Amino acid sequence: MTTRRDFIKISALGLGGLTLGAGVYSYLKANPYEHLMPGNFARIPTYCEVCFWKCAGWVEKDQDGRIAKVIGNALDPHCNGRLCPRGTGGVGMYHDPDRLTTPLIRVTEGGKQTYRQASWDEALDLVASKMTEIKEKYGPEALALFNHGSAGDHFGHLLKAYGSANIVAPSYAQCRGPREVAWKATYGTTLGSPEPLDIRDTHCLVLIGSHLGENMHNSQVQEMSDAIDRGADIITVDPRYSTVASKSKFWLPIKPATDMALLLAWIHVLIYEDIFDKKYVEKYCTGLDRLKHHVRRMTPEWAYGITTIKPEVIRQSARLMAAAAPATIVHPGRHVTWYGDDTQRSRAIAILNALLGAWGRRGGFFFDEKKSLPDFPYPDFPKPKWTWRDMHNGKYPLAGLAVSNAFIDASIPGEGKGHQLKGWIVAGTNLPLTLPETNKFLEAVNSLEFIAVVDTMPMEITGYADVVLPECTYLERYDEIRTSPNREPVIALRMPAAEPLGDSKPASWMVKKLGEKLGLGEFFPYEDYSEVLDWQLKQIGSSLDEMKQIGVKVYERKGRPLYLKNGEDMSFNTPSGKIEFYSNEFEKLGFDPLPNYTAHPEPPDNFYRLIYGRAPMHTFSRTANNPNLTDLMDENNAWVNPKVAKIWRLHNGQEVWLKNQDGVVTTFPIKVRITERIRFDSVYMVHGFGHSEKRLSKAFGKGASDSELITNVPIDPIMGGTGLRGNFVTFLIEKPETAEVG
Ligand SMILES: Nc1nc2c(c(=O)[nH]1)N[C@H]1C(S)=C(S)[C@@H](COP(=O)(O)OP(=O)(O)OC[C@H]3O[C@@H](n4cnc5c(=O)[nH]c(N)nc54)[C@H](O)[C@@H]3O)O[C@H]1N2
Ligand SMILES: Nc1nc2c(c(=O)[nH]1)N[C@H]1C(S)=C(S)[C@@H](COP(=O)(O)OP(=O)(O)OC[C@H]3O[C@@H](n4cnc5c(=O)[nH]c(N)nc54)[C@H](O)[C@@H]3O)O[C@H]1N2
Ligand code: SF4
Ligand SMILES: [Mo]
Repeated sequence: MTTRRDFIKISALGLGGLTLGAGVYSYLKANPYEHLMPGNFARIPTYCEVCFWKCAGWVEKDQDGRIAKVIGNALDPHCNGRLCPRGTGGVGMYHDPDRLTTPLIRVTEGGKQTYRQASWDEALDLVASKMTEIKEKYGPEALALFNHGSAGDHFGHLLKAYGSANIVAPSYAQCRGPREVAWKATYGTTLGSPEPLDIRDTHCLVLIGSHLGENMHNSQVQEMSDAIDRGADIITVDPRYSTVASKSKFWLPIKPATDMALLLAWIHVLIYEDIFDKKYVEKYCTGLDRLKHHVRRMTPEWAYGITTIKPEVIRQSARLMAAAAPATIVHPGRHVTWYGDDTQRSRAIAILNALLGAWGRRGGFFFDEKKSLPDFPYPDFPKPKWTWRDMHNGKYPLAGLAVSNAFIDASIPGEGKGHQLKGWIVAGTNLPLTLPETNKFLEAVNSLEFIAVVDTMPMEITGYADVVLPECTYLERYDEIRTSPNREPVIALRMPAAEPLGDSKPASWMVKKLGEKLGLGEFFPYEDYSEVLDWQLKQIGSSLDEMKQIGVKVYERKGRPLYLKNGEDMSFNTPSGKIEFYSNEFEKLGFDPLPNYTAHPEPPDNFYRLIYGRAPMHTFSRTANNPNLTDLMDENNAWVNPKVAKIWRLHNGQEVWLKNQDGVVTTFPIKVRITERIRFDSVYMVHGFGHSEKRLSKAFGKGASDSELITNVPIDPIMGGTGLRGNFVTFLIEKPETAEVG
């Protein structure tokens, strides 16, 4: 049966109990681990959840035992003792008076859908009974988990125990998927996070779109700023004069959507001017002849006509890279789902790095290492009958992880589709502002039989839930031990610095209770989740007690050295054992074996290309209501070139609505910022604003949402990534009838 699911604005409910307001402090309890802490001020280890760099830090409490601030842990190479503005502002997530603090259940009253507050027992009983119902009717595989962040780790365990492997995160098909596939095809390994970039020792850093400094990935920004002080050269390719463009030797204000032509021309210059690393290429790479032939006509003059970057600038910048090589990094980017041919663009970047001999070299890319933690002795998970791969029906053959947009498709019933999803658990991802094509999302939501949402805030996604499970923030809970790789293997502990606020709970607690209700108690064989951590830590010569004192532990490298030794033999995990310029695997699957330039559509008259990015003090949509961070920036602006402003007679600060090529208009107006820093053919905005949920008292109606305008989405045929930058906007000066007022 299809349930019609109205978006419930929690704001409309007047649920007094949801509002903590000024009473927030009365909920705070002293930290139970204070006796372990040196000095008067308690210091509790954590790692940050404001973004996924996961910097380790210390939570400091004031004399009354209240959380006062979070600072960086000096032992941690992800942050070197310094958090970024968002990490410092992380305490705002804890203090936010709009937080979710009680479970909610969707009910119909007088023909209208609304929420009522519920006890944990009621809420979890309902989730368990719906999970059982879906399992009985369709099999456990029909339940999917959308996740991003720590809550997803716990719910992923529950889902696997229940029998489904349909687990997906937007950090693949909306973010770094294409570059992972490109690196795997070229070097036989993915890049992961943090990327193993040796920015610390680089002499030349090339940034293609990567707007480090606005993208605040902490240690990368620190290393880049040190590199600049040391005199390293930066080359920035961006249609916008980004913060780092202002620190660059070359700023290449490229025409958007044409980067592939520039990359191919750079490859041309390196090969035809004979300035690539011949010894390296001969020893480690294969396919040079074909690559050379392939790019023979892709001269800087050819690229000039496409990119608007002058041939001399293309040549000089290529020579600069070659002169610094192998201590040169062409940054692989992170959010690379731009135009639908993103795996191929990332392949061109991978190839360029290999020509420079940068992979495995000081100042280029190092070989990272991580500390593996043994799994807690759980029983084996049941084997699902089908997985997300079956959902693709033969599409996206090289997707290494699940593709969120394919999950949306699989949730919309249709002829001959098979492999249908019937229910979702959503933990830590605000899908309406994260996924493109809102219409499809709504269709999916309205086709499902059940949605549970686990969140800390009344974000838009919670308005579609049948049950809302309020999670406490990262400052109030244990989560998995962080084991992300780095130059040295390193682990970090997150533990509670305070009791959960109100009736909020850690996801680890929720899944244990749910598991027990589902008869899956054997997958949760402990009283408290901290026992799992203690057991795991003891297997690697540490313990929970030790980690509570130090927060971060750095181990010695056990694997291969950080860089290739001179003349060292090395076999890569590719079919040929070499770094592959030419990919037979791509060819066999019907994809270009060498990257090619294809032209992308141009904006129609009076339309401009919509591009978006990050602001240093915000993360996606998750911080838009954070009281500490809204003090620094509380709305986004539309960056407009003065020439364009003149044509439209726009003035600074004027409110406009943006309309896209499909006639979609932003719900809220956005203020114009007139600046030379953006090309005349583009409009730029920071992602994550324009919230339509009134319970977000600080974020509601502030700025506009780029996500609403992303309705044209070319899909990467290789791995399913959604090209998010194929949309064009124009200005509406008068308030349209559809608009709300912010
Ligand atoms: N402060 C902050 N930092 C963050 C995040 C955050 O939310 N806030 N999120 C983190 C995450 S998950 C990710 S994936 C990264 C994303 O950060 P990056 O990977 O660095 O960013 P992108 O979104 O790929 O690129 C944004 C830049 O691309 C430019 N651009 C737009 N179109 C084109 C084009 O056609 N060609 C070129 N060359 N440039 C173009 C824009 O002007 C903008 O400066 O940031 C991470 N760091
Ligand atoms: N239009 C557009 N779309 C994009 C992007 C873009 O730049 N523009 N960027 C893309 C990229 S690079 C990425 S990585 C994705 C990111 O996409 P998401 O990860 O979905 O990012 P957010 O929108 O911040 O949503 C995070 C959600 O997690 C909740 N949350 C925060 N902390 C916790 C917690 O501790 N526990 C729980 N349970 N929930 C928590 C927040 O309240 C919020 O609802 O978006 C992608 N989509
Ligand atoms: S980069 Fe900033 S927001 Fe991200 S984990 Fe580190 S401190 Fe937190
Ligand atoms: Mo991302």
